[in-house]
Amino acid sequence: MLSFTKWFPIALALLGLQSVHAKKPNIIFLLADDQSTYSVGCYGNEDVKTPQMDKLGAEGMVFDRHYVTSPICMSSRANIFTGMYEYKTGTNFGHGDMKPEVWQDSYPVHLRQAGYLTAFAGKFGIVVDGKGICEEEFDIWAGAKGQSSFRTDKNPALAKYAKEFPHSTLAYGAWGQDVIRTAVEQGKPFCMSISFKAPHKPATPDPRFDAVYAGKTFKKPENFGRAFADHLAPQSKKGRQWARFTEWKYDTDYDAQMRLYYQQIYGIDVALSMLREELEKQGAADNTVIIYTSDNGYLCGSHGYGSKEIFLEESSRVPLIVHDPRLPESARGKRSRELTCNIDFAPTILNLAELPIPAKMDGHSILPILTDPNTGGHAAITLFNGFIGNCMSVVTQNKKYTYWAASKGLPAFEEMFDLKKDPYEKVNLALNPESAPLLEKMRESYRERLAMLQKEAVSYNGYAKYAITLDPDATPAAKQEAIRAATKAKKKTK
Ligand SMILES: [Ca+2]
Repeated sequence: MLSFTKWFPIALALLGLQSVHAKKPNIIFLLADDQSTYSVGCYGNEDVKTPQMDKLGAEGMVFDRHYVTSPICMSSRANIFTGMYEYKTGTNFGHGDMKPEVWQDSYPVHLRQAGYLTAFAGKFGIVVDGKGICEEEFDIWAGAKGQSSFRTDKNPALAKYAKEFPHSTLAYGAWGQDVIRTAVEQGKPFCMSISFKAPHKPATPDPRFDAVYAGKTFKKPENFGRAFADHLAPQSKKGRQWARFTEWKYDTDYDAQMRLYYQQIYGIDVALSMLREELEKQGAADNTVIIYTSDNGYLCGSHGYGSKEIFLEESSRVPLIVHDPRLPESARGKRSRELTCNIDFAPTILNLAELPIPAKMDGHSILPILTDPNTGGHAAITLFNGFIGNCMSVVTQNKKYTYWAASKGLPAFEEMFDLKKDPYEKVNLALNPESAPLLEKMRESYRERLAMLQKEAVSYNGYAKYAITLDPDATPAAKQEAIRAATKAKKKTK
C-alpha cells in the first residue's frame, strides 16, 4: 500500500491541485571571509556592533558548535559547494583545482537545473577545470577570481554601483537587492550566494563607517598571547600563523587592528540590512531563508597566533545564523549546540529546495535542528586542511583530538581538549596521564576518521599520501615513500 506521503501528491496531481503545494523557498547564502565567532554580538562580544546579525539570530537560530572542516579559503569554499570533505573535493591551495565531475554535483548546479534562478557575487575562491570561475554556471553573475577586490569598480558586473558604493561590501548589498527584484519579477525561486571579501586582509574597511569604532578599545580573549601556547604542537609554531601574531601587530597594536577588523564586519552587517529591506519591499521576506556564516574563523592573538589554517577553535569554529521565516514563532530566537559544519550547507540547501541529496555528500541537512535544537547534529566530524597537511582532528560532541604527524624535524604530537570545560583550549589533556582512558577513546575516533579518508580520498592532486602520512601507525619509512610518490606524481602531471 502507498504511504500517505506518496499518495497525497499523486491525489493532488490527479485533482489538478498542485498549486496548493507551498512555493519553494528562496535561499540567500551569505559568506564572510575570515570572520571569527567572537566578532559577533550574539556570540557574546559586548565590544562589537553587529545589530543585523544579532537580529537575524534573534529571529532565527544561532549555532554554537559550527565548524569549518578545512579552515582556509579555497578548500572551505569547495566544501561548501559540494558538501564533501577536502580529501574528496580534491581542491585546495598547493594541491589543485576542482574536477568538473565534482562541481557538477554542487548545490548551484542542482538548483539551477531544478528551475531556481541562481546568482553569485564576490570571491568565488575555486577554479573548476575547463570552466574557470564558472561565470556561465549562474543566471546572474558578479563573481570574481582570486582574492577579488575591495574596490567596486574593479568588478565589471558591479561597476554600475561604484559611484554610490565605491567599497565592494555595500555594492554587494545593492547588487543583491537587484537580484531579489529580478527574481520576483520573473516569478522564480532564487538561490543567491554572496561571498564578501571582508574582513579578509589587507584590512580595508569602508571609510563611511570610520566613526563606528573610533577610539574604541577591546577586551582581549582569555587565551590571548603566547603564554597560552606552551601546550600546543611545536609544528603549529613553524607555520605562518605563528609569525602573524607579531607581523600583524596583535602583540603591540591590538586595538587598532581590531578596529579595522570589526569595521569591515560592520559593513557586512549593513549589507545584510539592505538585503532584508529589499525582501520586505518585494514581499519575499516570508519565503526567503537566510544563512549567514564564514569560510573560516580567525586567530587575532589567541595562543599567540594570527590568521587561520590550524584547528584551534578561533580558526575552525565560525558563526552560523540561520533564519527560516516559514517556521512557527516557537522556533525563533533559539541556540543550538549540535555539531554542524560547512559540508552541511550543500545538503541543507538541496533540502530547502526539496531536491534529493547525492549519497556522496558527507554533510547532513541541518533543517531538523531548526525545529529541535537538541538533536540532528553530527556525532563526529573531521578537520583536515591539505594546505598544511601534517595534522588532522576529530571533533565530537564535547572533545577535540588532533594528531600532528612527525614533520619539520619534529616528532609526532597530540592535542586533546575538553571543549565544554575548556572552550579556550588552555589545557592539553593529551599531556595529562590521568586522561589516558579518554585519550585512547579519542585516538580510536581519530582512526575511524582516518579510515574514511583512506577509503575515500581522491587519487589525484596529491591526496593519496595522507592515508599514510596521517596514520600514527605507519612507519617513518612508509611515510617518506608516500611523500616521494606524491611528489613524483605531481611532477608527472605538470
Ligand atoms: Ca577565508
